[in-house]
Amino acid sequence: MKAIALMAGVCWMAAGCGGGDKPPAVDTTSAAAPATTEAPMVSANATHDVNMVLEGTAYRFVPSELTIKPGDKVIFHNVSGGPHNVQFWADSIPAASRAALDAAMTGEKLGELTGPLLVEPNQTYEMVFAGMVDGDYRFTCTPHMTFGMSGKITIRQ
Ligand SMILES: [Cu+2]
Repeated sequence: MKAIALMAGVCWMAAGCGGGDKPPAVDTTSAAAPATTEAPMVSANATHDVNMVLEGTAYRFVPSELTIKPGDKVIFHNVSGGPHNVQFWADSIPAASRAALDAAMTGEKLGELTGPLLVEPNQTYEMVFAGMVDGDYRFTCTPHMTFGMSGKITIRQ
């Protein structure tokens, strides 16, 4: 430490050393506290598949419940027993997400929060759950609502 201060003093007085009129600052904290690298959370958004099926006499979303992360994509597949669609319950989703959820639903919608009918076999319907808050998002299938075809997507950071 004494040597560093002495050298700094010498340098300060020597002409042409650094070119400044102040002694060079000696950073005594750098050794004790190495710079931390704040690496951003880099995670590719996942894709989840939900099948819309008729099993025996039961209309189902399979799986009927899934947990996703913000920005994930869910692909609904019209597997059997169609036509099917996805209709979210306005009173069973976080109110703050209502507009974003509706915007995430594209195509020939049957109404707000209500996706188009998937008529063709193996037709799919994709939704990206971005810009929505954490919580439970409950949905049904309009044609099979009375048959108890329902599901729940949970968004969790
Ligand atoms: Cu259905």
